[in-house]
Amino acid sequence: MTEGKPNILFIPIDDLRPQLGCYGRPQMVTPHIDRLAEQGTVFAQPYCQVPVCGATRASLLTGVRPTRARFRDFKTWADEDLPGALTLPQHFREHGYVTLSDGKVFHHRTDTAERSWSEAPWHPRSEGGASWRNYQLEQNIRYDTDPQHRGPPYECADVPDTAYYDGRIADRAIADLRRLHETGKPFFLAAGFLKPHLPFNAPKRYWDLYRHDELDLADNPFRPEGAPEAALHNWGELRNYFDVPKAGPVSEALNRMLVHGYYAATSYTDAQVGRLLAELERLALHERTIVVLWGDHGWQLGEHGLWCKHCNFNTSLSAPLILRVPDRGAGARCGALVEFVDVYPTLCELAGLPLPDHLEGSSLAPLLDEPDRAWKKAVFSRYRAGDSVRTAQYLYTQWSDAGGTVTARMLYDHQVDSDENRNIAEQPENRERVAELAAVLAKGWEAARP
Ligand SMILES: [Ca+2]
Repeated sequence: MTEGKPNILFIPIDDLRPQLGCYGRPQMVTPHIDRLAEQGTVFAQPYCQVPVCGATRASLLTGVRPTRARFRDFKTWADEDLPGALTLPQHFREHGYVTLSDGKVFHHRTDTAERSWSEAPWHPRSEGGASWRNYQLEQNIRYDTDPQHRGPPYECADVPDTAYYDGRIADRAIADLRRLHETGKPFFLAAGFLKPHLPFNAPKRYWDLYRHDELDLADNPFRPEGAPEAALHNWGELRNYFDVPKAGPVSEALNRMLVHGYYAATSYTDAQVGRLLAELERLALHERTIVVLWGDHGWQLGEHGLWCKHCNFNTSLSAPLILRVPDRGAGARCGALVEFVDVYPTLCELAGLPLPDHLEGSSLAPLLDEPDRAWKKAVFSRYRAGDSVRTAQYLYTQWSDAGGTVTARMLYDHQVDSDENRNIAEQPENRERVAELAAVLAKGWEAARP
């Protein structure tokens, strides 16, 4: 990397699971993120701390983990749950960086904004106009105004990329890059994209990248054998949409449309990321800019009969994390267990900033040069009353009541059951294994550090 402070290009992508070519999904058309991955380090086993928008973002951006009382749901405000926390962009700002927020970064645009950002955060909706669902087709806009439901969960419209918000977020971030380049000051630019979050609205050209009849649907659309009730939910977020049944499974036709829509929306956002990265290169900023791209949590595309996030299955807890640091780790694939709470200390270390005392993650910088080195023994996620721990072999979750009594458990052996179809927590031969994992959970993240 050239002299001086490196810039940071920080790219959160809403509800993006590792449904990308670079995560071993060859059916996906995601050339731009795949190229970023080839130039950087792909973390193969990244875990979010909590599988829901507001909470995962508050955790990553403050560097602090969720608890039973803190960072619980989609509505989370970092500043309510952890008043005055030194946020990641704030820390950079206090060290001479210009910090800008375009699109969705914190869940609530104004959360910690005064101290985190050099300018008021920008979002396409700052300019007023359409609902956040952003339909383009007349009929869908009309459905969306019905008080009984939202519009449909997807839209295929023959419109330019900038008709939807992500195209405009890319435009804005590109304009900001040019502006920042002129100032010559180090920057932390956050460009948060909104798709593939529901509704899966994307220009038709991205739908056309996939053959509808050949899409792979989840081959385990059933409750895992022996899974407790606590593990499941009624995916209310999707059921809010027009023509989605209020109870029971979706039809095969809708299932296929949803998968198609998720893929199309992912390719659409990939193209916007590509435009932004191309501009970074055109301005020759890529040689001194660290790029970090992350999906804020995983997503169920019908696995276990579930949709959306809000659960403790691996599919909801794991989301992409790609880090490109000039001259380090190009093309590396790191299989270590890592967590989103690690992003804050990583960026500090890479930029030469001091590590604030309150951080609860570990810098990933050592993994850039040595991706196979020994690392965390376990990583931790939680949702509502469910606490999960992932080790090299297992994903174990236990639910407990307010008094701490365990009410349900599930255990999956990823060595033989990576799709998590058989809960083995209650089998007598696993009693000792469950006790060991419960002890790892009880000891917590500090005991599992590298
Ligand atoms: Ca999200």
